[in-house]
Amino acid sequence: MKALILVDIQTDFLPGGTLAVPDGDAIIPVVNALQAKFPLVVATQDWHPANHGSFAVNHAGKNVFEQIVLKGLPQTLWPAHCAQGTPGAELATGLQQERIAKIFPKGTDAGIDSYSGLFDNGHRKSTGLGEWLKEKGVTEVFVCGLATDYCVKFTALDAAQLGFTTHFIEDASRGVNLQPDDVKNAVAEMNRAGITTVQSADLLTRL
Ligand code: VGL
Ligand code: ZN
Repeated sequence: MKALILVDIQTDFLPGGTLAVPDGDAIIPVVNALQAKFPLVVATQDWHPANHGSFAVNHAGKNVFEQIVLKGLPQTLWPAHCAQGTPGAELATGLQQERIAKIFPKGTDAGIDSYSGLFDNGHRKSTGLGEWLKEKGVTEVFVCGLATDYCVKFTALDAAQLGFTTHFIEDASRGVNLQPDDVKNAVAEMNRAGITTVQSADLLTRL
């Protein structure tokens, strides 16, 4: 069975949000159209406590986008975003939610970030998403959302590593591009890991 994984399509990642992904809102109609093509739709939700170690504001004297070491792991510092219970953490208002079977929160531990929707950045704890997909009989996943060069990429890489046939839906995703080639490099890295790049139009006509 095929599943559609919607990664972090949340208000703070849309234009006007605290960690806005350029053009991030353009994916919403695309994602809404895609949902009807899948028997199973699942979403991840970046869901940080206010004291999260990825927030620059929680490190005296540090600036956003600086690199630090957080409990032994490299960490980019971000503007505070997707703080639990805030409007910015909600799934985007334009996103159709009736067909989302389950939402998996991630990044809930203040001491470690979780770009992937499947594991934290140290690969120590599972979010339960991989196990849940396997229980449902899913063998093939289509990953899209925000942001291509962080959470979408790491979700797709982990899914592939768990043995799912994995696809990245390019036009249903947007990236941050802190460095100008980050999105391009992320797509190349996914492709090297056996993840195929697909476009929504192929799925809308084929599936
Ligand atoms: C993300 C940076 C920090 C993402 C989440 O969803 O790609 N990026 N937290
Ligand atoms: Zn985050």
